[in-house]
Parts: sequence; C-alpha cells; structure tokens
Amino acid sequence: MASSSVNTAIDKLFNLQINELSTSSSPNLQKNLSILFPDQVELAKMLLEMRQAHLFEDWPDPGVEDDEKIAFIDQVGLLNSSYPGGLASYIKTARELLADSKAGKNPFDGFKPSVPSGEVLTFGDDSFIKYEETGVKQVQNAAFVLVAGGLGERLGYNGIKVALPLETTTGTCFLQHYIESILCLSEASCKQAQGESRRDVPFVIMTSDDTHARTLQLLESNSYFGMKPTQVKLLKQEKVACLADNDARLAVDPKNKYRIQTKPHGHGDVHSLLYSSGLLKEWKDAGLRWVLFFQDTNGLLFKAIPAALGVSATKEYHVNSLSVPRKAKEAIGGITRLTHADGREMVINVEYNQLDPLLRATGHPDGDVNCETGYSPYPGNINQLILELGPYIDELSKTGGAIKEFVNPKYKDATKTAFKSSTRLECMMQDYPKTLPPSARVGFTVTDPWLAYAPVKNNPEDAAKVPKGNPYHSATSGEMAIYRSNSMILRKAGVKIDDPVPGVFNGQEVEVWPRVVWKPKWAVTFADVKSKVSGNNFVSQKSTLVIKGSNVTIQDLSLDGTLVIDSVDNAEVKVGGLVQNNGWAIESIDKDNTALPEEVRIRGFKISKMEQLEKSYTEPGMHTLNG
Ligand code: UGB
Repeated sequence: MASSSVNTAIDKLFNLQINELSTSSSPNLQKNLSILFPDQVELAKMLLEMRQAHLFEDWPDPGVEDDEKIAFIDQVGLLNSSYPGGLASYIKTARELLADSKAGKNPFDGFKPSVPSGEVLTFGDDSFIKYEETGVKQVQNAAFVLVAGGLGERLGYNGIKVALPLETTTGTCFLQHYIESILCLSEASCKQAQGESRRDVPFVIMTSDDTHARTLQLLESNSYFGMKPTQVKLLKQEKVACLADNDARLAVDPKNKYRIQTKPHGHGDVHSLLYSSGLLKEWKDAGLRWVLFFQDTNGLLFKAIPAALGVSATKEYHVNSLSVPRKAKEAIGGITRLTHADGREMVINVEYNQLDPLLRATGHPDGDVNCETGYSPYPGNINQLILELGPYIDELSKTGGAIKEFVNPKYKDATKTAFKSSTRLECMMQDYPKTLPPSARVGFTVTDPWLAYAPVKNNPEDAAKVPKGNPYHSATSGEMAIYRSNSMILRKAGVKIDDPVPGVFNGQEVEVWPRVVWKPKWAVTFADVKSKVSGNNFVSQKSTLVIKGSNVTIQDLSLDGTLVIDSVDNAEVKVGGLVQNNGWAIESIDKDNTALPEEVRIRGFKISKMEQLEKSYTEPGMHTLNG
C-alpha cells in the first residue's frame, strides 16, 4: 500500500473513532455514521451538541430508509445555510427568547413610549409637489423590493395575493400595477435627469415556497408586465425550524419522522436575503442610493412613493417609514418613540399586539385609544420603508442581515412549561432600525389616510367584525379606496366630482365613489394629473372613467356614464364634451355563491357593464373626442 493511501485509511479510521466518540449520546446515529458523508456527519454532530439527540431516536439500522435519513440531513443543511449564523445560532437565540418569554420579560422593559414627530404631508400642497419632484428625480437611483412570501391566511384566498385585481373595473392585478408604476416612475425620472445615462430600475420580489412558483408563472405568462425579465429578481425565503418546548428542541414533522417541522420566519428575512444575494453590493457599485420596500396588496401605495422618496432625499434619512394616521386597535403597528431609563432612544414600530400592553404598563391606563383627532396619536406603520443604501450595507455587514427576532408561544397553562403547538422564531422587516447606532437618521413620513393605504388582508367575515369606524382592510374596502382616492385627486385638480353614496357589501359599510381609474402611464404624480386636466370638468356618481393612454388630456368633459379611453403612446388625445350613457353599475352578489369566482366573492359585488363609450386611438398624431 502506498504511504498516502495508508495515511488516508488511518485518517478515516481516526475520524470514525472521533465521530463515534462524539455521537455516543445517540446510539442510533452512531450506527448510521457509515451512510453519511463527512459534512453530513458534522451537521449531525452539531445537532447533538445543541441537545437535539431526539431527532435520531427513531432511526433504524443502516440499510433501512437510508434515503430518508439523507433527506433529513439535507434539510438540516438547508436550515443551517439559510439562517444567518446557522442552525446552532438559531437554537441558541430560541433558548434565550423562550426563557425571556417564560419569565414574562417584556421586550420593551425600561422603555417609555411617546409620540414621535415626523414629516407630515398634505396631498397637493406646494411642499407635497416639491417633494414629489425631488422623489421622481431619485427613482433612477432606487431599487424596489416587494415582500410577497406570505400566503395571506387572514384573507383566506386560495391564490397568491399579488395576482388579485386591485379593482375590478379594469381587472388589473397588484403585480401588474406595481410593475407599471415602477416603469413609469423610472421613465419620468429619466426625463427629469436629461442627459444622464439611463438604467433599468431593479425590482426584487421576495417569495416563499408558498408563493414562488405561482409568482414566477404570473410574471412569465404576462411577459413580466412590460419589465425586462433581467430587471426582476425573485429571492425565495426559506422557512425556519419549529420548536417543541422551552429547551428549543426542534419539532419533528408530525407527518414524517425524518423531517423537522418548519414555519415561516416573517418578512424580516428580506434583509438577510438581499445581503447574501450580493445584490446590495451590485446596486452600490452601480451608483444606486435607495432601497424601497413594500407589501403585497396595497393598491394606493405608489401615490405616496414619489413624495416619500423626496422626503428621504431632502432630509437625508437613512431610514424613512411611510405611515398613515392609525385608528386605535387597527391591525397595523404604531410608530413610537421609545426612551429608556438609561438614555437610549429610538423611533420604531411597535407591533399592533404589543402597543396596547406597552401603553398600559407605562402609565396609560386606557391603552391603545384614539385621541381628540379621532385617531391614535401613534402614526400607523404601513411597512413601506425607504433605506439609504450606503448606511444599509454598512449595517448589514455587521449583522449579516439578521434582524431582532421574537417568539410567541401559546402555552398550555399558566406554568408555561408546555406549548399548545410548536412555535418558531419570527422577525419583521420594520425591526431593521433596532440595531442601528444613535447617530443613524431614522425618520418617518405621515400621509393622508385616503391617499396611501388600503390593504387587502381580511376575509369578509373578519372584516365585518372590525370595530365601527376602523378600516376593514378587505377586498371590498381595498377596491372602494382606489375609486375614492382617484376621485379625491381629480377633485384636488379642479374636477367637479359628485359626492359618494353609501353602500353595504359583504356586511361592510363603504362609500361608493365614481369608478375613476387610470394607468400609471397617464399619471404617476399629482403634477402629472394637474397638467392633463383643465377647464370645467364634471363626473357624476354613477360614472366610470378609465384612462389607459399616456397623452390623454381632459378638458371641459361632462361625464354621466362610462368612458374608456386608450391610445398609443405617440397619440395625443383631447377628451371633452358631454358623454352620457347607462354606464357600468356596481351590483351586490352573494359571497357564498360558489358559482362566482373567488375574486368576486371576497368583494361582495361585481361590475355590471351595461353601456359605455370606449375609444382606442391606435394611430399617432392629434385626436379629439368630443362627446
Ligand atoms: N410576508 C413575507 O414576505 N414573508 C413572511 O414570512 C410573512 C409575510 P402581513 P402583518 O401594513 O398592514 C405587517 O401578514 O405581518 C409578506 C406589519 O408587521 O400582510 O400582519 C406578506 O406577503 C404591521 O406593522 O402583515 O403586519 C406581505 O406582503 C403593519 O404595518 C407582508 O409581508 C401591517 O403589515 C406583510 O404581511 C400593514
């Protein structure tokens, strides 16, 4: 035998002995060492070191179900590599957080909440318009990140949420609207920054196993809604291991003894994924300055994005959270200034389930209640964050993208010794500022409630139970909010719009405004709207106005019915005169009627199209529509 192979054989024997010694606490694993590669043995040893021997308890002798044992180790490898610091670090943190939870330790111990001050925007005033202009300029230096890994259990919809129509007048889905908004903002940004080289604004979507394939399919079957496929990156978040008890023993999947049970880790994963993907560095090298995060079903968001980005640029905020006035007990976090007895201070989101107990524990016996304005004094977090890329990378280089986690076990009884079901660590993207140094410039921007936030999160039954006066956050209210917002914007631009009428759909009382909808290519800022509307215009309550073309101007139009205008980009269309027809009506439907599509049932109404004036201008040049 050559001396090198003698050495190899000796090494193997030595390793086997070491491995046998270090796995003696698990005889079943010990017996199976021969079926594992060295790196797999290392993972198994790490589990034993972390007191997880129970995971091998039922392993039969080698030769029996070996494929399953290997698949188990592969899963451990994935859980290990997808968590910053690895699985050992996850288990260690879990033990600490579970001990704190058992001891009833309040994560805000020592902190006193107070109302922070931020930049308050009033839609349409001079400062709003100035911020919009500044923001649009910055879009060329921005990357957009959509977190869309959640399945939306509260909504109970069977598809992915980004495929839902944000309104059913045109049927445009959330993802299409987001992509078109980004493209149009980028186009507007290029026009403003004449001469500078043009770049494709990056768009990242964080998916999960629950949403990845369907998100990709939605993009591919719609040619990425006009975006270049190379502009879009999907980053899939992995689930994390479930915990069976206070000692953070990993929970075995009830359906398969060779798998660890897993659950979602939360939207906070977006930071570690962006960091580990290398995209942040790529963006920095390309000269980008901003990263904008947003959620899956807010059809109004892009109306406030330019102004909010303008605030970030003007105030040089490292972190800027867009927020809206919040109704007490509304299921959105409250932006709060927390001041510690030791002098530490931060402005941070306090999640909706923690705000009330925190207030009660710190001298506010009524907890989370509205003040004289009719809203909670704490602005509502809508999870639209704008981070400045440089400081963001600096921070993530220190943390590896790890975000402060929390655990929320449901205990069987007051002894807090056993859980009703397994739990896991979770993290939230808005907790990013928690690790920032006091020198970081963390601010927030408050916008009008009707302008920027109308999420689709609650199923009809839960929405109908929302306290009176609080937003429903349902498909019904989400769609109605689009019509209201667009009507209000047109009003601000001088159009006379009838008042809304009350309506009740799926048990929810809403305002029904004229169904005014435009594509982002018509207007992405208030300045765009104002430049395209002039003279004396009127829209009646029963009307529907859909503007799809970019160069459509409205002058002296009186609309009482439905008008749909489309045009190619190099056509200029002037729309005016009297347009009158039976129009499109909103018709109540029965949400339990399974013959109807789910998208319709969750709204409680459908659009009944009776009569319309629909014009499409396919030739370049000047056109006039005089109704
Ligand atoms: N999401 C993921 O991408 N991955 C996950 O693991 C989980 C979610 P929810 P939540 O603005 O209305 C948040 O479930 O978490 C995505 C804020 O914490 O809709 O209850 C998911 O696809 C809260 O402070 O919301 O509450 C979706 O796009 C408040 O701001 C997004 O994360 C509230 O949103 C949010 O997930 C709000």
